[in-house]
Order: sequence, then structure tokens, then C-alpha cells
Amino acid sequence: MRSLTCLITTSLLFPILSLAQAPSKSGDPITFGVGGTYPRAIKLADGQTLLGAYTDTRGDNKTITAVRSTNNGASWEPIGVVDTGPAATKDVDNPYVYERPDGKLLCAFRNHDKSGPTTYTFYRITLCISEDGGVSWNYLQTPASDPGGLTGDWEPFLQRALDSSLQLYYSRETSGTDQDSLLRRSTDGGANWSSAQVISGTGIETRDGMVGVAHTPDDSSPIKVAIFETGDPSLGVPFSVWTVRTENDGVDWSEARTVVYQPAGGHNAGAPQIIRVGDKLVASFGTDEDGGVWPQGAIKVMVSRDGGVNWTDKTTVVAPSAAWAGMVGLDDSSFFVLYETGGTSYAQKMAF
Ligand SMILES: *[C@@H]1O[C@H](CO)[C@@H](O)[C@H](O)[C@H]1NC(C)=O
Ligand SMILES: *[C@@H]1O[C@H](CO)[C@@H](O)[C@H](O)[C@H]1NC(C)=O
Ligand SMILES: CC(=O)N[C@H]1CO[C@H](CO)[C@@H](O)[C@@H]1O
Repeated sequence: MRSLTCLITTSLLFPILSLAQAPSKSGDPITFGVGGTYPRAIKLADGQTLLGAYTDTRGDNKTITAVRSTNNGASWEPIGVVDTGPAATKDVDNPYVYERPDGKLLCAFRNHDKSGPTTYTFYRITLCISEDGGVSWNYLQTPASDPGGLTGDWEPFLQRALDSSLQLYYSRETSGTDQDSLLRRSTDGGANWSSAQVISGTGIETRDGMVGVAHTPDDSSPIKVAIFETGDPSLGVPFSVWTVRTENDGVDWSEARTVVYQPAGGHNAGAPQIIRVGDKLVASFGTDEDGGVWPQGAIKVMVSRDGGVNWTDKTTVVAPSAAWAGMVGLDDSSFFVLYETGGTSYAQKMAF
């Protein structure tokens, strides 16, 4: 009797314990992009290839470089240049890649004109297309643009909607102290775009930025969680990480904002991303709570097991100082955290 009870108790407890497990590092960090920052990647529909992009800041040019892994992230190879130009007059950064249903690849990125180190004369989100798996790239469209001044456009994120249309999320400044998260749609693979819908930040004076979006509980669900940073250190408001959600694949978004992480003691948490790993959501962000000079700090992840309502298991992936993390899922229990430290981008595998 006793051993039977023991067996039953163990088998009942085990799934609960394994559900509550935090992700841990699996192996050493792998070089993702030399001279590179802002690493991002996706898994292609072939189920094998990981395709990514980063910003190479070496030399006089800034360059958006496409990278590929064909061995589940064990190594990454630069395969093509999406766009490049002199850093003094052209600011390309914030790449995000996407695979269309027809297999052609897109890369969205910020592509601003500059007349001085911090003087922007024109802001745009540019979209380029590759028909050969990411080796060569051509201009496709400019889904968002603004004249120079305070209304900058930043950090595009691309996602396929359930009706196969394309959704472009990005951040747009509306003043020196306010920025909102925006959404535009394309039904022809990125050639033509809708006007912008504000999905976070209406009526609130904070810098909502660096939006990322994941479906929950699976990719066929119309429920999506959009993660973003908000705050404004220039107003004495440190950054923290929040979400809004949609129940209908992005048509309507909750006015309610749910916190993912707000550090104590006036420290910042920001530059988030979100992915679904199996039935869980994983959020990544940078934070200066363990040191580092913001926006540099530690890279951490948290986990939600209830569709993005409660977040637990804060886990340090990289100690200070690192920044600009992204993530890409491998399978139902593992994923890569991509980040920059010391001017090189790395991929750290994590597993539940
Ligand atoms: C720098 O950018 C220009 C385009 O503005 C390009 O012609 C040139 O080849 C680039 N140089 C390097 C080293 O990539
Ligand atoms: C989960 O979130 C809900 C809503 O905020 C809250 O009422 C509940 O206490 C949370 N549960 C846990 C386990 O934190
Ligand atoms: C309806 C519409 O706006 N069509 C445009 C879609 O994009 C292509 C490529 O830029 C334009 O040529 C069309 O005019």
C-alpha cells in the first residue's frame, strides 16, 4: 500500500514539477554575427532552416546582414547584405525577417537619413525582398515614413495573420516624450499597406517601444500577446515591460496593460521580445538591476503558463553587460536567446 501511494503521489506531482521548471542554458553561446548588434531570427517553413539578420556596425558603413543556420543553430553563417550605407548619413538598424507563404523572404528595418550624429532628416521603415533564400535582396516598399524631427519610426516586427495577410508592428514617436505601438496590414505580401492602427499608448504619455507579438496557446489561435517596453527615463520614469492582448488576431487590442516585469529601486527593464515555446510564453528583456549602464545590462527571460497573465521564473541568460535581445523557438521545449555583448551578437540555447 505504502509503495503504491508513493507511486501515485510521485506520478501526480511530477507533471506539476516539470511544468514549473524554469528554462536553463544548454551549451555555450554561439557567434551569431561578428561586429553585430540587434540580432533577430525566425524558423522557416521547411522546419530546418533558421534565418536571421543583424546590424553590422564595423567600418564606415552600417549594414544589415542576413545570416542562416542549417544545423539547428549550432553555427550561423552570413549569407547576404540586405542594405548598407555610410553611417554618417544613413542609419540602417532594427532588422526583422519574415517568410511569405510563397517562400520569398522579407526583411524590414529602420532606414533613416541623417545630417549629423543625432540629427535625423527623414525616418522610414524599409522592406526588402529576397527570392533566393536570403543571399540577394531588392527593395520592395516603404510601409511607414515620417519627415525628420520628433516623429521617428523604429523597431519593425513582422508576423503572418491567420488569414495569411502580413502584419507589420513598429514604434512611432508622437513627441519628444511619447511613443506608441502601431500596426499596419498588407494583403499582397508587402507591396501595399493599410494605414496605421495604434495598439498601445493611446492617451498615455510614455515611450511604448520595441514591440513583439506571439500567439497563445498555439499558432492557430486568434489570441495574441504584444509585449513592449514603456517608461521614459528623461521624465524620471524608468523602463518596464508590459503587454496588451487581442482576442481576434489584431483587430481589437485590450486597453488594459499587464505587467511582465518592473524592477525595484528605479532600475530599468526594457527591449523585450516574446515567443511561444510549446504551451508556454517566454519573454526576454534587458535590465540594469544587476549592473550595467542602461540600456546595457543583464539579459533575462520570464515564463508565462497562463497565456501571458502571470509571469514567473525570472532567469538570467547573460550577466551585464549585454543588450538588444531577440529570441527564436527551436521546438516545444527549447529556444535561442540572441543578444549583443561587446559588439558581437551571440545565440544562447535555452531548454525547459
Ligand atoms: C558602403 O555603402 C555604399 C552604398 O552607400 C556601398 O556602395 C559600399 O559598397 C559600401 N561599402 C562597404 C564596405 O560595404
Ligand atoms: C494571475 O493573475 C491574476 C490576474 O492578475 C491574479 O488574480 C492571480 O492571483 C495570478 N495568479 C498567480 C498564481 O499569480
Ligand atoms: C492599390 C495600390 O496601391 N497598388 C499599388 C501596390 O504597390 C505597387 C508597388 O509599389 C504599386 O505599383 C501599386 O500601385
